[in-house]
Order: sequence, then structure tokens, then C-alpha cells
Amino acid sequence: MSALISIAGQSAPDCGVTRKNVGMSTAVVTGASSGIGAAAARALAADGWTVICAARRADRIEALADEIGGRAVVCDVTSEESVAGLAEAAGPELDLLVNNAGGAIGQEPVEQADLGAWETMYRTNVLGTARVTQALLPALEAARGTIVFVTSTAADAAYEGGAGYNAAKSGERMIAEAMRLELFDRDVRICEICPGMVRTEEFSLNRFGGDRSRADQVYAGVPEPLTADDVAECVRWIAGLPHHVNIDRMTVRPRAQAAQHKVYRV
Ligand code: 8X3
Repeated sequence: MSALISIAGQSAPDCGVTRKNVGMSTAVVTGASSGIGAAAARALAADGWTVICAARRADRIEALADEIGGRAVVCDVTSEESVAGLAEAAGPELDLLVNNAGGAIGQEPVEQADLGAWETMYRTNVLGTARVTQALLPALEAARGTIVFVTSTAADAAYEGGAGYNAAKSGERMIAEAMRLELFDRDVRICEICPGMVRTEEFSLNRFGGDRSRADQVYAGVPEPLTADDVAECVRWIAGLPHHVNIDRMTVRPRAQAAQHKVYRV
């Protein structure tokens, strides 16, 4: 007989899907020092995961790990040595990898773009993600694990000034897409969450070199941009699904963003 849950005083049958029992399961979240990464670490910990919080800023991830009962591993995804240390810390079995490290730098048209910034975006979003994934794959396979790639709607369509970031996020998406094919007969879920406009403490500030007013303009008048917690909820939901359920790609935008360029502002 199916269990009953109560919604606003009414009883409704549950959906019949049994979420994973995550007791004793371990997750690595990269880019966990702020924004979506930190929020994902909190959401997973609240669901019972032991979370290894990985990022460059030791003070931030140590505070987060203390708060959620997880572990902090200082890791720079652009460094082989650093990522090898993360793999060692994760151990021989790992249930979940959330590839979140990365970000955007600049928003100049191609004509004027700083190609050094493009290199940095490629090194973090694409090569960093590939490096971490390579290093942790044996442990993920040993545990029948899941990889969640946090990409962006910037991988869906180009926009003015977006080319460098569009290319980096598209590159990251292709890692997920290729791996899902390459591993079709191996027991690792390959999932992607593709967020649209998310207002976090640092994303736009980093993009515009610390220029607060430019960063604020991105969200000006938008009734409710997504928050890091909104995206973290998607991570948590995917991670807890039964292992045979693979969410290939989940696109999540604020209600006010009907498409990349079509944003309702008051
Ligand atoms: C962020 C989305 O629209 O700034 O990943 O490219 S956007």
C-alpha cells in the first residue's frame, strides 16, 4: 500500500519513487567556497550526505565543512597535483561528484575580448572539470556513483559579449554529453544542471572585475532571479533519485526569464 503524505490538509498518494538512502554516502562538491557550490554542499548535507567541500579558499570551505559536518579539501582545479590530492582525500569510493567550479570573466564583444580571460575560463570550466572528473572517475565507478555537471544556459545560445563564456560552458557540456555515451555500459550516472539567471554573491561581481554597479545591473528590476539555494535544490533532487533515473539535462531559470534575452524587468 502506498504511503500517504499530507498537502495543505489533503492526503495524496506518494509518487512511488523511492529516493536513495544516502546514509554513509559521500559527495565531492567543487567550487564550494560560495554561491551554488556552497549551497549545494549545505543541501546535500541536510539530506544526509557526507560532503567534501573543495575549493581554493581554505577559510571559507573550512567554515562550511564545520557548519555541515563535512570535510574541507583545498583544491585548485587547474592544478594536477591539487586535484590528485582531492582524489586521495575522496578515497577509493565516491558516490557523487558535483562539478561546479568555474565562472565567467568579462563580457566584451569578440572584437575587444581579452583572450587571457578566455584562457582562464577554459582552464577552469573545461579543463578543470575534465581533470577532476578523470581523477575521481575510478572512485565514482567503484561506488556506482553520479556526476552532476553545473553548466549554464550560456551553453544553449550565444549572446552579445558572451562568446568566451558561451564557448567554455559549451565545452563543459560536451564533456558530459560525450561521457554519457562513453560510459553507457558502465554504472555511473551523468547528469547536467543548466541554470539561467542566478543571483549569487560573486558570479557577476567576478565577471565584472569587482564592479558592483555593473554586477547589480545584470539583475536590475528582475523580480526574483534564482538563488544559489534554488539550484542547490535541483542538485539535491537529482542526487537522491534512484540510480536507474538519469536526468540528462535540467534547465532551470527564474520565472521572469523566458529565454536568455527575454527577461521581465519591472
Ligand atoms: C550564467 C548565465 O546568462 O550570465 O551562467 O550566461 S548567463
